[in-house]
Amino acid sequence: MASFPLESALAIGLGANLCSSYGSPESTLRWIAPRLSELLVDWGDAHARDVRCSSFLTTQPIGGPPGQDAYCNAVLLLTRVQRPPSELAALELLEHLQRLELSCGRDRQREQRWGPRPLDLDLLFWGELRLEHSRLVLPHPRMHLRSFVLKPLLLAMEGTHPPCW
Ligand code: A4P
Ligand code: MG
Repeated sequence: MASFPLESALAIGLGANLCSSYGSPESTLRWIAPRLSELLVDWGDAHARDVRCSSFLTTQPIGGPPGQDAYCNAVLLLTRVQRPPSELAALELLEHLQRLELSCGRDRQREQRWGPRPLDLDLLFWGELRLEHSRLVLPHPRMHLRSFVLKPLLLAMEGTHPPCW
């Protein structure tokens, strides 16, 4: 059983399989994870001690064009968001995530669906918040189908602070 209240927990999936200006996919995730953690603490009025991060896993690509390189995947979990879940706050967070993706060279205009990317940040869930917004669906509609999300999510849930970056 989770040792924290799931109704105020929030999880972000991190993925990459292209190099960025921060190096290999794993180096990019290791660079971004502590920054994302700070951002989440500020955004969520939370405590740094409530951040957990999975290890960084090498995973085989699922879907998308054939022949793409292996991914590095991880999950960052904030166990207690002090802000009450709302559409407005979730959209604000999505904008922060997309800015971080951009800072690592993500270019949505030019990429294929599920194609190679230097950084993908997906908001997986925020407590029991359900959204069907044109820019944000919660919980993430495919998270329960994807081992590259579920394995690191379990690791982050089992983990304790401090995160291992
Ligand atoms: N959007 C809607 N809901 C969300 C959400 N909960 N979190 C919108 C984040 N964004 C959300 O996303 C497209 C649009 O979805 C965004 O503009 C946002 O407004 P995207 O990041 O451009 O595209 P994506 O990541 O390719 O889409 P999606 O549907 O999140 O794909 P998946 O399911 O994440 O699959 N194989 C391995 N091994 N590891 C991976 O990380 N990733 C994918 C992408 C495929 N295969 C993979 C991996
Ligand atoms: Mg994405």
